[in-house]
Amino acid sequence: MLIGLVGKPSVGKSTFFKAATLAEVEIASYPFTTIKPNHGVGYVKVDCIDKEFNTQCNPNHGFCVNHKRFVPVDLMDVAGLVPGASEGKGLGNQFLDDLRQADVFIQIVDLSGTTDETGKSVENYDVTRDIIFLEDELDKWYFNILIKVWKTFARKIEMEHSNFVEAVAKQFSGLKVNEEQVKQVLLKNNFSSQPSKWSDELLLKFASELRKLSKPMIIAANKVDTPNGVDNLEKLKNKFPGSIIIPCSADSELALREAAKVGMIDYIPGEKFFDIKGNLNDKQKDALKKIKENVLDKFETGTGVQYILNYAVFNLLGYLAIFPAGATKMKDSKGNILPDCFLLPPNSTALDFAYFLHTDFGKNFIRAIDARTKKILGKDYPLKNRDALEIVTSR
Ligand SMILES: Nc1nc2c(ncn2[C@@H]2O[C@H](COP(=O)(O)OP(=O)(O)OP(=O)(O)O)[C@@H](O)[C@H]2O)c(=O)[nH]1
Ligand SMILES: [Mg+2]
Repeated sequence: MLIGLVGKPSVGKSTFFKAATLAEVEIASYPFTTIKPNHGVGYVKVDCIDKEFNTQCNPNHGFCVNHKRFVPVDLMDVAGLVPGASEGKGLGNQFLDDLRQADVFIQIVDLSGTTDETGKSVENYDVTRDIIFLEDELDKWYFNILIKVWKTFARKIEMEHSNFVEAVAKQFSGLKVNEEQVKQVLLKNNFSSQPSKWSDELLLKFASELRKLSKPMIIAANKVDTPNGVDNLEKLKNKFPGSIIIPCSADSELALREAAKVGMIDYIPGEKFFDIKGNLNDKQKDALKKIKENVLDKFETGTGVQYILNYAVFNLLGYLAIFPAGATKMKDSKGNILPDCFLLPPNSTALDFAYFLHTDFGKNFIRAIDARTKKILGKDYPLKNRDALEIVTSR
């Protein structure tokens, strides 16, 4: 599973990326600071089950603080997207190509209103324009992939009576679109079964619906700490009532995580508070005070970074955090307690989990056992978020 950060230049994509991964990436106030995509590992936050079992886990991957388990997820930060990108403007098609593998998008918007569509400095920029043009470019990107082959493709399908859904899904397979999603779009919108008769307008609508379903999106309303931040946040929410818009200050999250890393403060990502530990100078104290007053105390979702990552993975994609756990013991062969927590796609079953762990576990599956209740579960048992399961096999 891959999370893609998108948005126009200079909105804070790399700052968000760095805050989430602590990877060394370039951040600067001029447009197109990032050219080649950055790949890194961020974390989603899960209430660890170790507390329920009165123990403290030792994760193989990620970490656990105060029974909050941080489970790794892949993140990608790309170059800024400008109007006309789908026609090659800015870093255009190369940029879009980088996004193909993403399963979900976090769209970063700059609430300061001081950068235009191309990331240049301006005053009182209308921030609502960003969302409109970005979605428009993403739709055109899908549309361009379709239109290239559409006429021959549509005729061939009709003549050979081949499976339309399968053929469209194949056309988009590089974009991680599956047949189920194509089916859903066709059903929902009553598209006719004669694709050769579709107008360009209908094709664009189809492309747009497919894009929305296959790359769901959450909006990080970034730089909420700036003077116009809160006003512009309200403006966005009013204009796009159907979108998920979360206030964000990537810069604050980065400062908090870096301060925590060097031992200046105790801060658990996503929390609304921190404790000062080390000897701080006045400038450092002042910077932290501002973060507390302008961001943490103001918004339910803290700096927004952790909340947004969690929302993308668990709400938009519906992934499930599953803990392999023995029904009678919590340790693995090396003595590590609850060493793993895996993220499985929605609708996964106990058997899917067994296959996920090892093909042999899947092949030789007998039953699963719920480590909490000791109840026996069959192969079709639908996994629930934070399940703790043992898989019993025939060998
Ligand atoms: N006030 C404030 N400034 C921020 C925030 N996030 C990022 N910035 C600043 O915005 C500028 C651009 O940040 P980047 O992270 O480089 O932006 P980007 O979207 O990756 O830009 P490109 O790579 O050029 O597309 C930098 O000066 C950051 O310090 C924030 O939450 N608040
Ligand atoms: Mg960047």
